Amino acid sequence: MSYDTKNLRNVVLLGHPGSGKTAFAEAMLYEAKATNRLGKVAEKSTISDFTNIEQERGNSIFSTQMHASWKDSKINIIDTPGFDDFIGEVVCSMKVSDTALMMLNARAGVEVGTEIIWEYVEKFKTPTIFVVNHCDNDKANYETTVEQAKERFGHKVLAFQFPIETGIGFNKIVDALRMIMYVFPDGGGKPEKQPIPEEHLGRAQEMHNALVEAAAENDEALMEKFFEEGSLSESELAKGLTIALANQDIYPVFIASAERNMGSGRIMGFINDIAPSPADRPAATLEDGSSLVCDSSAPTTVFIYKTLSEPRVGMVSYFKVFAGTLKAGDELINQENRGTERMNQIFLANGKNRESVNELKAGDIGVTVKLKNVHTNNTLNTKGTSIQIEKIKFPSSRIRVAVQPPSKGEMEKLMKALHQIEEEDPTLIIEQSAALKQTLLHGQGQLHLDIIKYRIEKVNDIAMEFIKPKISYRETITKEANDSYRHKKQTGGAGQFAEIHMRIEPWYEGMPPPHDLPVRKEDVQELPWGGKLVMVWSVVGGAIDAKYSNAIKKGIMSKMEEGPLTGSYCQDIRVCIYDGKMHPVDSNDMAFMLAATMAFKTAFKEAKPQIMEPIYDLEILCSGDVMGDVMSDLQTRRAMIMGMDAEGHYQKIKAQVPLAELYKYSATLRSITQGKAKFNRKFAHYSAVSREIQQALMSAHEEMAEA
Ligand SMILES: Nc1nc2c(ncn2[C@@H]2O[C@H](COP(=O)(O)OP(=O)(O)OP(=O)(O)O)[C@@H](O)[C@H]2O)c(=O)[nH]1
Ligand SMILES: [Mg+2]
Repeated sequence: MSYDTKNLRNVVLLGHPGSGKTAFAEAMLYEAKATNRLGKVAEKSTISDFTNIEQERGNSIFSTQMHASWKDSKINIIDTPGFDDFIGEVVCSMKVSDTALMMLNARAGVEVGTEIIWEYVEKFKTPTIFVVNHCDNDKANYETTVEQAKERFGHKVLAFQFPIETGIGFNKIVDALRMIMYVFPDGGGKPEKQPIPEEHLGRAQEMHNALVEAAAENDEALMEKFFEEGSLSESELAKGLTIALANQDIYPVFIASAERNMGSGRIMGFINDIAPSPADRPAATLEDGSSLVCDSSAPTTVFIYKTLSEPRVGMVSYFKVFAGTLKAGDELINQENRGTERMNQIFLANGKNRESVNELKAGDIGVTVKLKNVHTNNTLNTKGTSIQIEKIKFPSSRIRVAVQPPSKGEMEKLMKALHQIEEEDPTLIIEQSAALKQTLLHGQGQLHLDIIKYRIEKVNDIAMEFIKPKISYRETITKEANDSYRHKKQTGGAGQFAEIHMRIEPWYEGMPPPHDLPVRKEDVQELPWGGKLVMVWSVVGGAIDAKYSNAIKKGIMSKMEEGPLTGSYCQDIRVCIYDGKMHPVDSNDMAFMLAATMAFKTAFKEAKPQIMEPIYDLEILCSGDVMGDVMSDLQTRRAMIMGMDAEGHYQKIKAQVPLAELYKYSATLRSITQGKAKFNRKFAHYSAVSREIQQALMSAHEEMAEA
């Protein structure tokens, strides 16, 4: 049987690494009897972390689809990795989820990982429930954790529960919504319900009143009833709470110990009763700006949020039914390429286990295999409809490395394997840089790229080595220079002759025309690598025929593409051709091209040339106690600090740093801050390098050219 839309709950687990997402998913599955054994991360036996590499590392790396039945609902559970190296996995999971469980580690409170993911909670407007986990730890501090959450995420953070004690003795949770105390047996599981002890009643009542107020915000009748009767039941509050949660007017806080299997059942109950179904969320936005209501009787629309290739199976496609009812055997059209895809088998997943089903209704999440030509972000529709669900926007890359080219035969194999991973992982970008003559990988962090290397080596059995990527420098000039060049060759028959007089100047926006030369023609070229080349034809009296201007430009462009100092791209230069000579027989395009190249090269060197390097805007978020380390490290990177701001109990540092100084920054930052910092970077502009660096770059280039 398939679940109706109103009985579906799509829940994504979010949080800092180690907050207990995978363990909590396991506890949920176990409590719901979706598994008969409570697996442990440490024993590599959880349903969610089923790949070798996750088990080897003890961290999640991929998002994992699971599901469990609880009372009337089917709860789809997506576990995500906490390391922001794998943020792509988080973003695609959030796209198809209707509620988030944000795990907080009661030992550490709000962590950098929480902060980073919060950005996406706001972007997706995901209704969110906080789960204060690790309550059995002797360093757990429930109060501080909730306080930090309130400080950071505002007064909408609303505690629904509190523990009688945390640490080793943790086994009692007071529930202010139901006004009851749960007492767990050793080993967790189903708790016994007891009245709230006298001494805790006041606190519980106060919390209950706050919940009622939040629920009755838009419901006066409910508020009156509360004043008359002094308390309300969960079912009376349900409607108001559902609206408040769905609108992000409240962020309920619950309590758990995933390891001891305490608290997950109550949270699933709350998800069943209160969390929004897919139909309670705003209609899905489409690429064309219109929207699609989650309705199981509409024509079928399926969105692919993730793909993964599995050994022996091939491509596995993870999807959400955004509208209609998907039936096994349905033929759908891929909106992207108009190809027909037959959904021969549809499955529900629990990690690596798949169970075949006949149909899935709007709002449900599932898996299929053996589609022909389907990628992440594709929308598949019933014939006759052409809907494209708004695509997931993956974050831009934060680090890059170059690949040491192996032997030629190996290179082909390597590229094939890399492209396969690129297909599954939209946060990996492979670039064959002609300018740098390197194959570059762009990714989210050192760990991200290291895991890719590991997969290539283990799965594809190809040796792969990362090397330092080259920097894409630019060359320009800082003053005017004039030069002429005569190209003359007499070899037997027809000779070659061309003479050119040129002036080169630094070009800038709004530059006036030359004051002492006529402008016969001006050609402004936007360069593909940024900046401009402006050619001015100032030749008078037919000294050179204008028909040679194209060849001259070609000659100059050849040097613009491979600058005279280091072979880098040149930019922002104006060239005026103002005189020259030609020969009635020996002049031709080739001769003028060569003369232009030579004249440009010499003039360039006389025009006080300058090498420019790419500068990046760097934004670092770190906890206050590691701020000093982050700052002193930045000082070794030629960084310019642009500002510092407090964000909750975190610090945000803004700086501008040359790309050349950012090599391996992700790994360094993680190690100097013990993972208590995250960063983002974005290209800002090109800026002149110092004279010493310029000299060093030129010498290195010369050496390489000689070699
Ligand atoms: N004592 C205790 N240990 C816990 C609890 N929850 C999780 N752990 C342990 O903490 C470690 C990390 O838990 P995971 O569930 O892997 O954490 P995660 O959030 O999935 O981490 P990533 O996948 O790296 O993002 C594991 O060894 C768990 O067994 C808890 O409530 N109490
Ligand atoms: Mg995990």
